[in-house]
Amino acid sequence: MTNNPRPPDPAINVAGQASQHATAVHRATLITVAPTGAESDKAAVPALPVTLDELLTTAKDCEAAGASVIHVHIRDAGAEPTLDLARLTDTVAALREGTELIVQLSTGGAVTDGFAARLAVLDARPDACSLTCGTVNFGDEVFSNPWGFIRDLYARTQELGVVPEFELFDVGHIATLHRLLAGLGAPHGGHVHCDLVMGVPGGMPGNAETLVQAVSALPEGATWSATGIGRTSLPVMFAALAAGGHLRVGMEDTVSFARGRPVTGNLELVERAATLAGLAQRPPMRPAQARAMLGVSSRS
Ligand code: KMH
Ligand code: ZN
Repeated sequence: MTNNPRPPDPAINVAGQASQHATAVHRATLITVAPTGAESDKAAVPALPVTLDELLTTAKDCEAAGASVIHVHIRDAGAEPTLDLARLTDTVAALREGTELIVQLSTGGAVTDGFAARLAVLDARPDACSLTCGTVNFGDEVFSNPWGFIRDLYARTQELGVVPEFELFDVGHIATLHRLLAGLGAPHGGHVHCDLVMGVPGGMPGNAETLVQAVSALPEGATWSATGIGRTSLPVMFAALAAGGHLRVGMEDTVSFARGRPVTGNLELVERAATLAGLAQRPPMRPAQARAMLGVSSRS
C-alpha cells in the first residue's frame, strides 16, 4: 500500500527491504513533546505545565531544544483535565502564535471523557491530532476506543483536514489501523505516522523485542515514533533510535528522570532525547522538516 503520493524525499531510506512491511527511515529524528497529559496531579507534580502560560513557556523551551511537535492535553482553572472547546481553541492559537511547533491535540483526553467531547476536539482546528486505534486496559481504568468511534474520528479528520497520528498501545491496534486505512483511505496529508505507546499497564510491554515486532507489522511507508511510559522511557528511546524510529518524550509519559529523581520539567526530557538522537547521528528535525514528513501544511 502506498500512503504517500508525494515524490520521494532524498532524506528517506526504506528500511527492512527484505521484510513485507518496509517502514520509512529518516536520518533526522522527529521529537514530539507531550508535556502534560491527563493523569498527573499538579499538586503531586508541581513542574507539570497546566496553565496556558506554563504550556507556552514549555513549548518555546522544548522547541529550542529540538522538539518539532507538541502533543497537547489542557487543564481547567482548577488544573483538572478538560476538553473545553474554547480553551482548546485559545491554546491552539497561542501555540501557533508563539512557536513553529506542529500542534497536535489529544483526542484521547482522560479515561473519563465521552466520545462526543473527544470528537469535538477537532473543531479547535489543530494541525494534527492523536487517534488511538483500540481499547486498552489503562492501569485500573479502561481507555475506550471501539471501532465505531475510531472510524468516525478518522472520517472527521479527513473532512476537516487534520493530520492524525495513530496511537498504538498494543500490537492488536495495528490490525485496526490496517482496517481503517483499507476502508477509509489515506489520511489527510497522504502520509501515515504512528506512535507506539509502550509500557502502559495493560498495553504492550516497553522493550526492544516488542518494538521490533510491532514495527514489522506497520503499513508500508509509514513512519513511527515510540514512547515508553514510566521506567520504560529509556529502553524504548534507545530501541527506537536504533530501529530508525522517532521519539516522543514528556511529562505525560514519565515524571521521573532517573530512579528516585523527579523530572524538573519537560525541557530536560527533550534535551536528553535530542542529545541521544545526536549521538545516534540522527539529530532533531526542525518543524519545517517535520511538516514535510508528516504532510502537515505550512502555515500561511
Ligand atoms: N490520557 C489517556 C487516557 C491520547 O492523548 O490520545 C489517553 C491518551 C491518548 O493520552
Ligand atoms: Zn495524550
